[in-house]
Amino acid sequence: MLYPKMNGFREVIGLSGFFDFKLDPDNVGEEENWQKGVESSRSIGIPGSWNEQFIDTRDYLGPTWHFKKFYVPSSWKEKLVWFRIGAANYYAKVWINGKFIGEHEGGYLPFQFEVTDKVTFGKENFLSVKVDNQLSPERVPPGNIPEEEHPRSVRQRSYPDVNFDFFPYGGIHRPVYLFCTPLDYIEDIAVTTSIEGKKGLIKYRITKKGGEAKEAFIHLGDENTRLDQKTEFRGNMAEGQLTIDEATFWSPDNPHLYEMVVELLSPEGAPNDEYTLSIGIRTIEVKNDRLYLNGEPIFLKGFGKHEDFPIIGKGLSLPLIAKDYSLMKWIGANSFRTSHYPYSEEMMNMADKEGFLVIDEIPAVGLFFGKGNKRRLSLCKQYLRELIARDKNHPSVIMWSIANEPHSTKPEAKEFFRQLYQHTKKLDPSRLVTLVSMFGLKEEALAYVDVICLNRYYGWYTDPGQLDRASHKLSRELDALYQTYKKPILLSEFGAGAIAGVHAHPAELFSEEYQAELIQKYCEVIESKPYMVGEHVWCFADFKTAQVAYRVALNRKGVFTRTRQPKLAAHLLRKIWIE
Ligand code: BDP
Repeated sequence: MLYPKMNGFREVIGLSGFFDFKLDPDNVGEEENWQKGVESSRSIGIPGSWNEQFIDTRDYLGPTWHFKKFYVPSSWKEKLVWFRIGAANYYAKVWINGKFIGEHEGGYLPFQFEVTDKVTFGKENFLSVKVDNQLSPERVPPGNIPEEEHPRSVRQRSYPDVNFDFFPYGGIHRPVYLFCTPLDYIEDIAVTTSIEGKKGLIKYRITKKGGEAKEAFIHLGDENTRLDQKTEFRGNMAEGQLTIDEATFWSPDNPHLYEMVVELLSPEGAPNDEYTLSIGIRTIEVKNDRLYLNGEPIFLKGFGKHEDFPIIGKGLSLPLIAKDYSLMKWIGANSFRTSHYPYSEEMMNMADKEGFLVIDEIPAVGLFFGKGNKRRLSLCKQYLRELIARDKNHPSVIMWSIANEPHSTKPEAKEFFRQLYQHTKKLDPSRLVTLVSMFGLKEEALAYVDVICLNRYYGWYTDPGQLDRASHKLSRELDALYQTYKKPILLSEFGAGAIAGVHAHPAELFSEEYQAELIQKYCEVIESKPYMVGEHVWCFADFKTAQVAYRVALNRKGVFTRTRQPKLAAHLLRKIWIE
């Protein structure tokens, strides 16, 4: 899926901004025809979560409506018109001028519809988007799970009753766009890259729709290189390869990007659509239980993160993205995981530019097994399909994560993940696949994955306050895990809660000292194991969760506060990672 871009053949109109907004707690909107608008709505800022913008909506998760008037330029009459939302959590239905145009399930991936027949050119149009974020055991990630389906102690139940550890923000969280393409247009471009000595090889597949185009022109370049190639379509697809003899490879140290311009040619040979993609040439593989980037061993240093900030909730904030990358660079990180859902396209583009290695995760968090497995499996497959369609061209993405900490106590979990693993490999054989486990040795599905991701909290949830014991247990478990599976291991979560400004000597829980000491001890253990391929601290920054007795207003495991100020652990990590 291509991100909307402006060029000589395509135009983009941003519809983000204030929308009219109304709650629909009795779910009567559709019946009462709110598709055409409704009285007494108020203004909401988009992108943004409704839970943060008003006092009465903090815990509201049911159906809501977002309305906006917009214009479609008359000059678009000879074009195809598209409507696109970057992400809306959790279920969205869209109408234009009262006519239904489509729906989408899943809160973290883009969806778009061709709406040429539904809009009026040169006149006012009316958009309504219903977004429903009700928690349900049927949805992924799940919530409001009945006791008999997934028993938990009363103390584990939060408000709202989520089966995951972050606040279930609802809303239109990413940009809303109207854009146009020519009638005969480039539908998709997919590239994969490989390396032979100094050569960089770029395989491409272009798909087109409409019209009679038989050929495309490809121009690839940077300041030193320029390659031009004509390619022919067979049906709607054109495939080929470009070779750069002396290529500059993409890596965190030198995130070099080439520009690839694809021009679609009319049967007469005139350009009639164009799309520009940034390409990084790199390889990623597992060899002898190690991780290799461009044929060189690589160790991942970084974080699990969240999209979370006061007032905007999970809404896209470009300054926040810029700030987070600058802090990650300052601290010496080279990677992160998009825990526990796909992050914005804007964040992913920046990872390519800034040179970060990304473990790209679907929103499969809090998975449990039993009733509803089939539906959950098909939703996870859909998420993987949509995520790979969206992110397949990012050099930064090295691994797909098919779930975080599934409650894999039932035997069917293994088959569930076997299917997800195979599904992912089929969609993208060029990248690695992981599962982020809390069960470790007991997680039978680890037999399938390329890299093992393990989350561990010795010294926090177990053996609190006892760091030597924690180190010892971690060391023993990592060795056992490696002996069993003989695969590279990434410690994908470890950390401790620290309330900024709380100090204790000797260190104790919730002090900045304790967090720093725990992280230091874990890093020492990890460093001593040659099969370990990385350390991702949990978490980059403090973040909001549902209300529950064991969270002190926020999850405090950030090495930065929620507003991005460093705790002691941040300075320590900088020493470990940079010096
Ligand atoms: C892990 C989860 C993560 C939590 C973290 C914690 O993967 O979402 O926030 O623990 O408890 O189990 O802080």
